[in-house]
Amino acid sequence: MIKLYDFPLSGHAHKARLMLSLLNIEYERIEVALAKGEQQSEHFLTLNPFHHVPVLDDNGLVIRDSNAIITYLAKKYGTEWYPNDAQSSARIQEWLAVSTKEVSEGPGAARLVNVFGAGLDHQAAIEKSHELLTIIEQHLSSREWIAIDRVSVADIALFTYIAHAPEGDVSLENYPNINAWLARIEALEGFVGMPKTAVGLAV
Ligand SMILES: N[C@@H](CCC(=O)N[C@@H](CS)C(=O)NCC(=O)O)C(=O)O
Repeated sequence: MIKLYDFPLSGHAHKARLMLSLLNIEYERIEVALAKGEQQSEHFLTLNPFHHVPVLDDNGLVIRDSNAIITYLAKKYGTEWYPNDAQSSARIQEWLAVSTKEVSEGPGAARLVNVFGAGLDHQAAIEKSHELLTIIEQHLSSREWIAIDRVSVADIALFTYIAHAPEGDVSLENYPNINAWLARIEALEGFVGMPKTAVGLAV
């Protein structure tokens, strides 16, 4: 059976849980106690020397990194989530890249400050978040899904940290197209959310 090394309040890990659930794949969840430093254990470092969750173990094939995991799952278990043609692949890659930079440095970082007490520049993260959200809001003015004409791994890669942006004091109030897009994802069969976190709860 597939195993997922997981932490409930990690947005990166949630992306993997969401993809597994949307694809209706059964798996065993193994919680890694990040606050206790379990990600630095000898065993976990053999799975991921970068000491991050999520890690997926598909019957001995170990895959680290949330985007690698969701694209692997799509290619193996639900190819419509990552169509193979050159244009779709390029469009999806464009947004996977945004998920690792602009989303991480914006809403991801702003939430890290509030929820985990990270010593980052909160104001800069909030400003970067609104720059990103303004671009996505405009992008979604003429389309339903982020990368191609159907839901894809790109939507899943962006969903979690944008949906949870308010936990980092990044308001989504002025972004109607983004709110409609989030609602479309939440309405998908098999959708599972990440627990909402009160400020400071996880510190
Ligand atoms: N590029 C990685 C980043 C994952 C990541 O940053 N995970 C955090 C939790 S959200 C983590 O495990 N942190 C523990 C640590 O840095 O020791 C991915 O997309 O999976």
